Amino acid sequence: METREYMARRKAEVDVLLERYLPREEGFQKTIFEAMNYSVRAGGKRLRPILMWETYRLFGGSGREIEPFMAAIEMIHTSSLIHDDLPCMDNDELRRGKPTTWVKYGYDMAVLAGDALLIYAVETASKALSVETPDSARIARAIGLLAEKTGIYGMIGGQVVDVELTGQPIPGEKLDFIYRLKTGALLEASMMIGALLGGADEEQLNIVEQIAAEVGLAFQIQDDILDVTSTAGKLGKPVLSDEKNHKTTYVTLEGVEAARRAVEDHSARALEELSQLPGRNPELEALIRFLIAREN
Ligand code: GRG
Repeated sequence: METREYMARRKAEVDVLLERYLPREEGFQKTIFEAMNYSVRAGGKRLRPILMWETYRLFGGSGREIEPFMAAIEMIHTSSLIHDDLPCMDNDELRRGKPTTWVKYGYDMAVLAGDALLIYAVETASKALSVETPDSARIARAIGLLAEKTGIYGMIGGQVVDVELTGQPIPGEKLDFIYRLKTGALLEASMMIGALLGGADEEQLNIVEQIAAEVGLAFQIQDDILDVTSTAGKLGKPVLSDEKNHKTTYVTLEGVEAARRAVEDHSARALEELSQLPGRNPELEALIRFLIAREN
């Protein structure tokens, strides 16, 4: 199957899965449910749950305890997009081809919707403990990983440095730190939770973390490239957003050509490390290759 077709199928499956976990829009606090669901249903590639699922399969996972985690990682990712678009951050009005959450529901409700999705993700992940014969120890560790990679040592930590250094020149190594945390950490959580629940041992888990870190760098640098080479129609979000926000990116530091080479190098390293693991999952390999060529 062609990768694009495979991605579309997997995305449709994740969309169905997400619907099972999204809150019902009823009660006095209905507005928060609507804002959460609007943002999740706005779409997106669903890359993180797909990566989680394929890594789970690589290690022979075949149960259902992975499903709440797949929903949870997409909720956390969506919460970060809601906050990233706020007027106090990137101040963007278009995301996933639709008005951003703050444009649709107001600044106050968008802050709350981001907060709500973040903690509802933990509530959702903990539902893995209710599947048949759960491996409680692994699930508890996976919930810890999810929190660690999202929080101050992960995505939020990276965003803090990004915000603090906005408008200033950033040396390459600090940019690397920002990318590893702000973007890479959630991809690390995705692949590591898939590996952990699939049955990976400690050494394999470390290798998966390194693979995901390489994927994260490739992914963020490709994001920088698309910001200057693509169109809002294709991306579903504004282009030239980095210039508007006075952001140093890999492209402003090194130029587009060097950025393209960096994306290829990081992806090649990810694939090389993947080949060290026992077993093979051709879909996972194709997915990593697809990230280099992605147009949105
Ligand atoms: C939620 C408390 C809380 C804080 C959030 C704003 C923030 C802290 C972090 C920002 C993280 C961020 C937006 C990093 C950029 C990652 C990135 C390249 C996102 C785009 O991901 P895609 O292309 O998007 O997978 P789709 O729409 O396809 O899901």
